[in-house]
Amino acid sequence: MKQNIVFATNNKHKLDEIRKIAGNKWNILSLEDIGCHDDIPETADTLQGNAEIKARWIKDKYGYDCFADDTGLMVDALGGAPGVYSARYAGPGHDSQANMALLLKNMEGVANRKARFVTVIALIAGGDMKLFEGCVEGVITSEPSGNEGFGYDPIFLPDESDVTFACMTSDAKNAISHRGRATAKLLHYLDKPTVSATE
Ligand code: ITT
Repeated sequence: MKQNIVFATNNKHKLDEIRKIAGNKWNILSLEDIGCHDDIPETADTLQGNAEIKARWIKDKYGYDCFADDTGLMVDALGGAPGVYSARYAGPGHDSQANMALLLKNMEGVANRKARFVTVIALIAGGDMKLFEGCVEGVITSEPSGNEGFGYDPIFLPDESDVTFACMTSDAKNAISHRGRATAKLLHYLDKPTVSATE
């Protein structure tokens, strides 16, 4: 029988990706599934801190074992920006078009286009907090390309590919992405017979 675990995200794209990676073994519940419509404040200045805040919020307020994902795009030439502030790079709100436009503007004429996506997943299960990290290296393109994926995917070209994340199927992205790699570590940990996620 499938075990339930809550994914503490309001981002439907993240939920879709992780449900695909998790396959048949885990039933990944959304915040909507548990009746949570909170806008969880992300006040930390690290990915780890924000992932922990989101997971702790759900455990403390709703009682569910859960995991949360905080992701950032780190661009070398911008000193690691937008980084932990990736969701709000162009101002409050989650406007991916505005975020990408600002990033491309700030990268105009910049030769060093190296960047990486980093995901930190915080899991609360069986009373413990565990962290899992995934990273993918790549470059920022000079213009957007592709309609798949979400967020900064149209301007991120992974080193392992000839096309941006937004030109890939979700399976192809998951196979090499920051989230795919962090989630593989999470699932490996959850697969251990001693771990069980409980409400
Ligand atoms: P939750 O906090 O509810 O999980 P969020 O969208 O606010 O959702 P983050 O704070 O982790 O999540 O998002 C950071 C930003 O990075 C946000 O603008 C996303 O669109 C973007 N992002 C996250 N994962 C991405 C991915 O796999 N590809 C492209 N952009 C991504």
